[in-house]
Amino acid sequence: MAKELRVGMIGYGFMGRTHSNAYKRLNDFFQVEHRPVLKAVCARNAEKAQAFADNWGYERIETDWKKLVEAPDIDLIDIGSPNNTHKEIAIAAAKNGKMIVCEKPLAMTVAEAEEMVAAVEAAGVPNMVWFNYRRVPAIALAKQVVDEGRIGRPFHYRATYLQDWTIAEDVPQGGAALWRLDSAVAGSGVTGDLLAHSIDTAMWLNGPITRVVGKTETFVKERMHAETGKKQPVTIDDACMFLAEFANGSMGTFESTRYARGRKNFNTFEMNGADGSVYFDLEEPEYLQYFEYKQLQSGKKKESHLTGWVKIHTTNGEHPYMKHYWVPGTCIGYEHTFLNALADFVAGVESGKPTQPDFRNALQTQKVCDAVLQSAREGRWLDTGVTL
Ligand code: SOE
Repeated sequence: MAKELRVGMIGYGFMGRTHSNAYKRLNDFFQVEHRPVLKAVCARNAEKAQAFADNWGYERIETDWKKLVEAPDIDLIDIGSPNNTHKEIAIAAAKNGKMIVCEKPLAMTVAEAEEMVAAVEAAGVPNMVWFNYRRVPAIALAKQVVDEGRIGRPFHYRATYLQDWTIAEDVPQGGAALWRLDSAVAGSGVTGDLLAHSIDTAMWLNGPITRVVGKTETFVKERMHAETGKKQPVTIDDACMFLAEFANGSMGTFESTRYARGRKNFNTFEMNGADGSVYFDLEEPEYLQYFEYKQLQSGKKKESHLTGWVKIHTTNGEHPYMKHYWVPGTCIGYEHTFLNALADFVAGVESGKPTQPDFRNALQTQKVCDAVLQSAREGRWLDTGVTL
């Protein structure tokens, strides 16, 4: 007999849609005991919340999140609202004994994230942060390759996360669609929004980032605020680059911007070790590129005229997550990364082995983000204090 997982969704933007899709499709693809029920969506604008509820099939709407987190017919609170709302909602939801899944970045600052970790741990409620890119099969395969020891001692890690949607000076800041440009709501710019993804993946593959030195830039200094109609200073980082040292002895470079003309969601990484390398590019999401050196050396010939990178099409049943979908050679999409994350979360709840990244794990990413921003302000290397 299926157990109901009664969902209370907060926010109806881009992430509200990706998460809602995941709840609706979970049982079609994954054999878990829980069956999500779309109980309520909450947003301040009742008309927009109702339109979202009608479209996605939520039973009712709420306009006050405080009512939703107290509602007895809700098991799980999904925080898909802007960053400045995460802390208060998560703490209240934890006090009410709800499971919580929260969009990234976990919080505006490390101090906020620490309060959230304390709240979920005191309440003992299952929790997860939606770092969905861990659930791209090719990235999960990279993790497997690294954990199997195939690339050996790591030397380098190189990540980019590039977009181009804020170049025009007349793009306003603030408001429903553009809160990511308003630091009072977002906390930071590309560091929290994009580099948080890169940092999460990097520490998943390598372990802790111990020290960083960063440089940020804000190219457009003033933008009209969508709510006040007035030109206001822009205080988010439009671009951020940082160097990193990992506890495993590897060196990292990270680059992120919303000013890379032509790049829409260019999320890449490469990891180079003594025995091999892996490379991933989200614009070709079903491929993991792998260079294998060790096996070559153990063969008869030391070098071969056929030596080179292997481009692995990660669509076989034995690739991460793929046995749940179609036949080899057929792909899954961006939306499935959220479905895979939800399946892992629910499986973790059912097995008692919580899936990662939970709030405590995402706090470590927040520490790196905060250290990078502080380092950029102060122009010096800083310890991150990450404890993974
Ligand atoms: C910003 O444009 C954004 O939507 C991020 O907020 C997401 O986390 C990223 O995955 C795609 O880009």
